[in-house]
Amino acid sequence: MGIAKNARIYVAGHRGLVGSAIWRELQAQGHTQLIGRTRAELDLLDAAAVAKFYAAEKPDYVFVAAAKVGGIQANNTQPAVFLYENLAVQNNLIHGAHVAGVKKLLFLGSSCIYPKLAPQPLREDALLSGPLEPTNEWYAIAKIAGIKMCQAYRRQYGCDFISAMPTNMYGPNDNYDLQGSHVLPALIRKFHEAKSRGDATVTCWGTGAPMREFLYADDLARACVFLMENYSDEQFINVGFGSDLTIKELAETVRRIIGFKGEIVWDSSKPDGTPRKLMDSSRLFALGWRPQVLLKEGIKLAYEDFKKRYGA
Ligand code: GFB
Repeated sequence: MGIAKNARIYVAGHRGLVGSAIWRELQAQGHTQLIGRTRAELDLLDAAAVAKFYAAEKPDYVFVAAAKVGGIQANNTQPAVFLYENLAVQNNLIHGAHVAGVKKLLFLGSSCIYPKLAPQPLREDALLSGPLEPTNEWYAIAKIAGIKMCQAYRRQYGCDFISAMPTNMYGPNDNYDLQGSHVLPALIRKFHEAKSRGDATVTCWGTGAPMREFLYADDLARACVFLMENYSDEQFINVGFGSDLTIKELAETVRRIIGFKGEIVWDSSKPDGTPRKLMDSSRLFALGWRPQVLLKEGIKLAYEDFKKRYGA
C-alpha cells in the first residue's frame, strides 16, 4: 500500500512543528508532488476557500497537521479560540477531503483526548471513559470530534480517513513564545536566555511533579507516513515514545544540556495540568514502527534549531 512517489500529497500546516517534519520526511522519501499553503495563501477557517483549494489541487493524500495549538497557559486562557478554530479547521479539511474524493487522510489528535485520571499507560480504549483535564478540555473536545468525524465519514461514505494520537511533541520549528509554548521549547529558551544574561535562577511553572512523555517531531513524521502507507482501521492509534519523566527531571536535563549553572525555582501559582499522560503505543509498535531519537539527543537538536533561528 505504498504511496506513489508522484502522488499529490497535501500537508495542512506544513510550516508548523509537525507539518514541517512530515514535509521533510516525504521529501526524504522521494515524493515529488507536495502541496502546502501558508496561512496568507489559504485561510483554513474559511470553508469555501478550502473547498476551492481542494477542487483546484485535487490531492490524493492529506495530512491534517494544521491546528490551533499551544501549551498549558494558552489552552487554559483561550478556551473559545482553541475550541472554535480547531473544530472549524478540521471540519473544513475533513469534509472537504470527502467532497474532493481524497484517497486517504490522516488526522492528528493529541494525548489530551484521554480522561485526566485514565489508567496509565493510556490505551486507545480509554477514550471517553471519564472527565477530561480542565486546562485543555476545549482542545481535547475538538480533537475528539476530529477522531469521530474520520470514523463517521468512514462508516457513512467509506472514506479511508484515519487518526493518530501523538504524545507531547518537540523539535525544529517549534513555538518559543513563553506565554503560548509547550514546556520543552519554553525551557530551552528560558535556560538559554538566563545563561546569556548570567541570571542566578530560572523560574519554571507548577510543582515540577507532573510526568510527561516527549516525542521528537521527525519520529512522529516517520510514524505518520508509515500509518498512511500501512494502516486503515477505524480505530485511532497512539504514537508515543514509550517512557516518560517528571517535569523536574526534564528541567534538569535541559539545564545541563544548555550549561546553565544557576538554580531552578518552581512557581506553583501556575497550573500543573494533568498528573501524567504516558501513552501505550503497543499497537503501533506491534506494526513495526519505533521512535529513533532519544530525548537528550532530540533536545540537543531542538536547541541547535533554536540558536539557528533566534541567534546564538
Ligand atoms: O507542555 P505544557 O504546556 O502542556 O506543560 P501539557 C507541561 C508541564 O510543564 C506542566 C510545566 O506541568 C507545566 O506546568 N511547565 C514548567 C511549563 N515550566 C513551564 C513553562 O515554562 N512553560 C510551559 N508551557 N509549561 C498540553 C495541552 O498540556 O499538552 C495541549 O495544553 C496539548 O492541549 C499538549 O495537548 C500536548 O502537557 O500540560
